[in-house]
Amino acid sequence: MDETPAGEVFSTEEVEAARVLFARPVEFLMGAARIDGLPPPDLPEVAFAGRSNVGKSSLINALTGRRHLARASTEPGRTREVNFFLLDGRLRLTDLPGYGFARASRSDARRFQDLGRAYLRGRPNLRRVYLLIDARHGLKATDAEALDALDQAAVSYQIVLTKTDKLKPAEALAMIEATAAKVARRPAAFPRVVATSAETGSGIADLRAEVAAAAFA
Ligand SMILES: Nc1nc2c(ncn2[C@@H]2O[C@H](COP(=O)(O)OP(=O)(O)O)[C@@H](O)[C@H]2O)c(=O)[nH]1
Ligand SMILES: [Mg+2]
Repeated sequence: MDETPAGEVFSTEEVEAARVLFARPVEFLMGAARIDGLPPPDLPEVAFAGRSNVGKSSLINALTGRRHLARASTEPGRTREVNFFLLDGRLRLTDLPGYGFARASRSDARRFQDLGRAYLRGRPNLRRVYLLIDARHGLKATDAEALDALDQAAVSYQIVLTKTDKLKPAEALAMIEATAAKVARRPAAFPRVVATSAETGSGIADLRAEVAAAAFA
């Protein structure tokens, strides 16, 4: 396992249990375009948030080992709904609409962001939000706004770097450390930053263990 700053380290048993969990059946449950169309908050949920094109859908596919479960797209901003996936009948994974999508009309963009924001504020069964950041770019101003909203709503969140296959190992490590330092004083941020690649699978086993711990601890 990679050594990361402020590390919570998982045992071999925990990593294996998380692997088994994510190998269980998973299905697309539903997409909700409105806040009153969400499923009842009767199961633990973890959500994946981040800018359009950061790799949310690809990461959900990598976690579940399913190539086409969540629709990944080269076209930014295609996912306009909150999409729910049901894992092993006992954990929901939530793919949130991407923020910072410039090509949507202003009112459209606002509507999707309002939906994501309303979900994040009012979801009592939400165990943790994974805030995805492109490892090449790091935290941007729009990301900081999302972090502010999560801190204000007191929703526990953790930063996940995506697309680390695009960086050299030393660059990736520097980005992990820089990002961890930036969120260190944020009240609702989980201190450990997880570095992943949906392309190579790097960090995916580790993230599965994080999700299992957050959902069922
Ligand atoms: N190299 C690389 N590309 C990735 C990775 N994850 C996603 N992508 C690409 O980034 C683009 C956006 O991915 P997607 O999952 O649709 O992002 P979303 O809009 O956040 O759901 C697609 O072209 C993916 O193939 C990764 O780990 N490595
Ligand atoms: Mg997507």
